[in-house]
Amino acid sequence: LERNVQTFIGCDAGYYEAETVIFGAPFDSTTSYRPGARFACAAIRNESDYAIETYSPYQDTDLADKKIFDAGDLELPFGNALRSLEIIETFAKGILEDGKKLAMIGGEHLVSFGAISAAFARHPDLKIIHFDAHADLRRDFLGERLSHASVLQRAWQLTGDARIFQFGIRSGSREEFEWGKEHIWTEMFTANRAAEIAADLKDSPLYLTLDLDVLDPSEFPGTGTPEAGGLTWKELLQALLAFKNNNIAAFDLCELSPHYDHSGVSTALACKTLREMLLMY
Ligand SMILES: [Mn+2]
Repeated sequence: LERNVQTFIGCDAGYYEAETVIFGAPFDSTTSYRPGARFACAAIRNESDYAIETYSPYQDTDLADKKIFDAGDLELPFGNALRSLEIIETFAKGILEDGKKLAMIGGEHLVSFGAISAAFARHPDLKIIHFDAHADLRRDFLGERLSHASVLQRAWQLTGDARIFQFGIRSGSREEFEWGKEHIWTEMFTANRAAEIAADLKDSPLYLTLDLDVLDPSEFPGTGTPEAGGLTWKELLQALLAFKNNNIAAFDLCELSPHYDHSGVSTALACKTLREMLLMY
């Protein structure tokens, strides 16, 4: 007999043999509009058994061919963003120091900063690929510097100029966009230039952060800050797969908020997206 431990489908390797480690960061305390992303990690694991196959016809690869360890969810102190980020960073550093790749399930988008900090410590030349509806470049949100609306601004403070590449952005303040033109690279509204950027960055270690609200709310309504005019899932997949042959050191998938989509389609979409990202590694 074996203990009943729920993992993401097909991800049942042991830690020492694993090439990739999944963990969840169920935190949504700085969400400015509709909270609930803390429930995404459990929903994705639970639904993955029913919603998707382990085999991807897009990549002709199977999760069963990979060695992936699912570490479960971190215990994060709700309401304490600084401490939560420290816990995420410490955990992520341990995995990266063991020579493994990292796959984090959010959580709101702020959790990315903990994992980005860990990846940056290991790869000082790290570059960040960012899919999102929102620029996330505010210096602070209502005075809070640790906010899901500031996560890429915090990341820039680590990496500096010309190291962040954004796709699908269609919402933000005038100040964010004006600041962004000076310091980062942005493709507004679409992600058609992903292959071009992937080729430019072929020698760089990458952190890929996916805020699922980059998708159009008609396909992905289960999120805290829905923003009309987004990518189709097919467009997103094509853009993600453009980075398949790059050196992705770590990635995350954030901002599923399962309870806003009672049909469950958004959670099923998130499961399928996570499968494709795991198989890209
Ligand atoms: Mn967003």
